[in-house]
Amino acid sequence: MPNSNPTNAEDLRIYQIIDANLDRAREGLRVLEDWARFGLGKEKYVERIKNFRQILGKNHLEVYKQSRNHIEDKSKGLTHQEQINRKTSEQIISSNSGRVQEALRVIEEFSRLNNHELSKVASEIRYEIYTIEIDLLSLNKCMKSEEILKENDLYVITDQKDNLDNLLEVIEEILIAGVRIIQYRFKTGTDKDHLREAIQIKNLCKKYNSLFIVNDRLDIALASNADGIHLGQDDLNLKTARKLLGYSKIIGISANNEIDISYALEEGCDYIGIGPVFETATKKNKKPLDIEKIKTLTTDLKIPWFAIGGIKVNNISYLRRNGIKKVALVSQLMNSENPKEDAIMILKELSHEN
Ligand code: TZP
Ligand code: MG
Repeated sequence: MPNSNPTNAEDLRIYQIIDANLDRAREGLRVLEDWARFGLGKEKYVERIKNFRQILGKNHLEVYKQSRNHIEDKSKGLTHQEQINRKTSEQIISSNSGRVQEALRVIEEFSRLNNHELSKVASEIRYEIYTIEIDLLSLNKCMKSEEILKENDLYVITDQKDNLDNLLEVIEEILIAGVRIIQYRFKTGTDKDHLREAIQIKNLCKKYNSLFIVNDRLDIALASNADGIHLGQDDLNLKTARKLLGYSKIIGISANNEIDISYALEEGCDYIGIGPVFETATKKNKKPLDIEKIKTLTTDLKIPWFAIGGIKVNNISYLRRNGIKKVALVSQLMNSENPKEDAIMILKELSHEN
C-alpha cells in the first residue's frame, strides 16, 4: 500500500502519473505478448510477458485508478508522427518495448517514496524487457529468414569473378529474376576485398528482400551483417558458429550421409545442402550421390534442403520427378550469358506442377 495521503495534491499528481504509466506499461506488454503468441508462436515468451502484465495488474491499486478523476489530462489523445509511420512488426516490437521501458522507469521513480515495493517490481521488469526486446527481434528476423528458405526453391551460389562489377551485375540480374537466396562463395583473394564484396552483395540482397549467406567465413558473415552462414563438414562446427552468430542468423550445413545430417539437425541447423547430385566441374573431386540415396537421406527431413551439384535447367524436371524440389547451383547462372533469362527459366522449371 502507498504510505501517503491521497487527498494531498502532490501525492494525487504522483498517483495519476503512476496510474497512467501502469496503463501504458500493461498495454505495451499486451502488444508484445500478442506478437509472441500469434506472430511468433513462442509460448515461453507469452508466459513471461503475461506474468509481468499480471504483476503490474495486481499492483494497479484502486487509489491510483481513483486519482484519474481528480486532474484533467490536457495531452490526452496526442499522437506522434512516429506512431503513424510504424509499419513493420520489428518497429512495433521496438516501439512497444520502448514504451514499456519508459513507463516502468517513470513508475520506478515516482513510486520510490510512497510504494517501495512497486518501484522495485517496475525496475526488475524493466531490465527483463531489455532482453525480451532483443530476443523478440532476433526471433522475428529468424522467422523471416526461415520463411524465405521454405518458400523459395532456388538457391544461387556465386563463383569467383575477376571483375567485381560483373559479379554485382550478375547477382542483380538474378535477383531481378526473382531469386531470393544468394550465397557468397569465394576460395582465393584477400579478406579486405571479400568483405567489400560481401557488403555490396548484402546491400543488393537487402534491396530485393533476399537472403544473403556467406560461405565458410564467419568473420566475413558477421562483418557484412549477412543473414547467415553456410558450413561444410571441414569448416567451423555448428555449435561454435551458433554461439557466435546467435539465433537471429541462419546456419546451413553441407551433409551427404545420415550421421552428418542427424548431427546437423541436433545442433539446430536451418537448412541442409545435399550433394553432389551430378558430377560437376565446380567441385571436381566429389563423387555424385545416388538419387535413391538422396531420397533415403531426406525422407524424414523436416527442414528445407537443397540438392546441389551439376544442376542445370535441363535436369530439373528429372530431379522433380524424383521428389527433389529445391536446388542450389553455381555455374549454370554464374557462367550464363543471360543470367536473368536463365534464372527465370530455372524458376519456371522448379514451379512446374508434376
Ligand atoms: N557443393 C557440392 S557440389 C557443389 C558444392 C558447392 C558445386 C555446385 O556447383 P555447380 O556449378 O552448380 O555444379
Ligand atoms: Mg565450406
